[in-house]
Amino acid sequence: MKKIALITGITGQDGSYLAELLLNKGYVVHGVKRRSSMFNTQRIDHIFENLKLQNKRFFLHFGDLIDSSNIIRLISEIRPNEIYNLAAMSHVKVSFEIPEYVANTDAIGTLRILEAIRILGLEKKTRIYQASTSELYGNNMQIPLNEESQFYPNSPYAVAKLYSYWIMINYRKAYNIFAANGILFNHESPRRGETFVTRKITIGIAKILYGLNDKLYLGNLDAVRDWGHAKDYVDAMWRILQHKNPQDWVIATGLSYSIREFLIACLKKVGLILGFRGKGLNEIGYVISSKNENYKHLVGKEIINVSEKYFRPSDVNKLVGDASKARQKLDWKPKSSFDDLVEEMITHDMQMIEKKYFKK
Ligand code: NAP
Ligand code: G4F
Repeated sequence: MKKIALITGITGQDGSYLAELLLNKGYVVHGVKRRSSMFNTQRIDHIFENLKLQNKRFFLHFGDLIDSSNIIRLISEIRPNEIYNLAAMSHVKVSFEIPEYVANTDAIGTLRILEAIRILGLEKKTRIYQASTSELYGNNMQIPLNEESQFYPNSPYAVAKLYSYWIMINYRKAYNIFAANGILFNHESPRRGETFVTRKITIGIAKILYGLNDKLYLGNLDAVRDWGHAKDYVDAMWRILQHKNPQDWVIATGLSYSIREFLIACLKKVGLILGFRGKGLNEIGYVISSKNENYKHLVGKEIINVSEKYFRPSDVNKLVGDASKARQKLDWKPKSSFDDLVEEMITHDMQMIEKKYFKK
């Protein structure tokens, strides 16, 4: 019998990579997509359009984590062996604007799935993975952070995810459900949403290099993140649900870089050396030199500005994870380096901008 998986958030960055991984492993994959007035399945269209998979091993269903009856019906019809709950309003800054909606989706949404498992009597059959996050740690400075580190959530998003983290543990203990949290540190890819900082930078730089924009405006350049590749992180999700018992796991690279360092690394990939001068809102990033003839005209130009608009009411300054437990017990380690990630993202976005604006 093929294993059946249900992925909420299948249209997102991680959902799309996880669907590919599970299909390659022979799973039947069901995904929940939201109704939208525009197409929202770009990241999974290549899977859906594969006629060998469509409605044979790959199924999409309309649904929403704020709709209990929909969740119960889907789980009762699909009767999955594994549920990956990746659906969330995942943008930390936006969570300050719509905190009640975020609590409903990112916190109560998880409870709705757990209740569905319980109501339908699937406690023994269905394992569930919850997309927990390094944002739970907030500004805990006892770095590197591991499964024992204390949580200090610092945004409506992180507080909602903290509820989900604990309700998973509660249902594990109270009802013996295989409910596991992956505490994942930031992971990126060419499929990353365009308003998260790494993707905003790679698209922004591509537009400057193609002469479409003069500048890129960013917020807190001092923030430090532990960035991995989403493909490696969905592999960890799968391993977490294959483990002999449900536990909570930190998934991270253990290496960290500031936003400023990410910018420097991207520009280096295209032959430019970036320097900074000034402080705070007056800080400016400018091109010191270019090895690439095509970009000589940018030397001396100010291409990075800081704007108050992109700061958060409260930010998380530094996140670095210690994934020793996953290394030892799940045999998981990241395959992509920071350098590989930067290379893949900038190359992808240079090609994307060229295709979108310059190729007929
Ligand atoms: P993403 O690209 O923003 O994808 C989020 C997914 O959730 C999308 O498919 C979205 O649908 C869906 N969604 C949002 N609200 C929903 C609702 N009310 N009902 C049903 N679906 C809903 O996020 P990601 O980067 O793939 O992250 C996946 C999960 O891991 C999220 O829960 C995120 O919070 C968590 N996480 C991410 C990271 C990271 O660095 N990427 C780190 C730790 C944890 P639409 O496509 O229709 O918007
Ligand atoms: O890319 P970000 O928006 O990601 P953030 O806030 O770390 O959250 C992501 O990772 C979490 C895991 O730790 C996930 F749970 C969450 O769902 C999401 O995937 O911002 C990273 C840092 C922040 O400190 C932010 O203040 O970059 C800083 N930043 C500076 N300028 C900016 C910008 N962030 C964004 N989005 N846009 C800017 O212009």
